[in-house]
Parts: sequence; structure tokens; C-alpha cells
Amino acid sequence: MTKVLPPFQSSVDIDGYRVTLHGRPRLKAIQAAFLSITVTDPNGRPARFTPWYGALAHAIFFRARSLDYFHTHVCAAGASGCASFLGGAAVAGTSSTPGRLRVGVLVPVPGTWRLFLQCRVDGHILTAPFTLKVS
Ligand SMILES: [Cu+2]
Repeated sequence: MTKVLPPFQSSVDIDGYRVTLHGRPRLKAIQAAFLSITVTDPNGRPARFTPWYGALAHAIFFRARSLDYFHTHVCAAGASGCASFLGGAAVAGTSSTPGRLRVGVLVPVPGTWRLFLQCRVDGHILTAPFTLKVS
């Protein structure tokens, strides 16, 4: 059974919160890159992230039609044991401004990938899906 992924969309709305991926990322396999993501609350103000399971945000990548998988984090300042590794390279994101996330990406193979970005904002757990092409 084949399920076709929805096309790339730069914004996802959840419970009045909006998660936006900025720019059109040009991703390549085995090459680290960063995604610029912002989260706004229902009033349009930058969201305040609360650490959840040891990270400000979790970025979980699944590849369509295979079981390839990559999981990384946006770490809070001073957090330890939060970075992810692929082939010895450390990948971690940062957040120095409220509402703004810099998410590291390092996926092992090209294809269509689905990113699930998870964060906690005002007690809400937000899960924002994005479709990404990796060449
Ligand atoms: Cu995680």
C-alpha cells in the first residue's frame, strides 16, 4: 500500500499556534544543514518553549517508503546529552530568540522525508509535520 505524502507546505497551524519553516530548504543526504523555523502563539506573538524530554524541540525525520529515520534536537542552553550523531558528526539545533528554532538536519539517504517537529509551548505539545525533498 502506497500513501502519497502531501506536498511541501511552509506553515502548519495547530491549536491556534503556527509553525513556519522559512525559505525553501535545499537538503542533501549526508550533508548537515539547518532549518529556520518560527512558532507563534494564537495572538501572533513568538512562542516560549519549555524544555520537554530534555530538549526545546525534537525533530524526527522519516523517509517515505523505507524505515530510514533520523532524530535530532534543539537543545536548551547548558543541556547535556541532547545532541544527535550520524557517522560521528554531531548535529544539534539552537534557539537564542523566543519563538525561533534553528533545527539541524543530517539525513543518511536522498528521497522524500517527513519531518515531525515537536515542542512544548504554554503547556501544549505541538507536532508540526513538513514534507522535505532530499537530493
Ligand atoms: Cu527527541
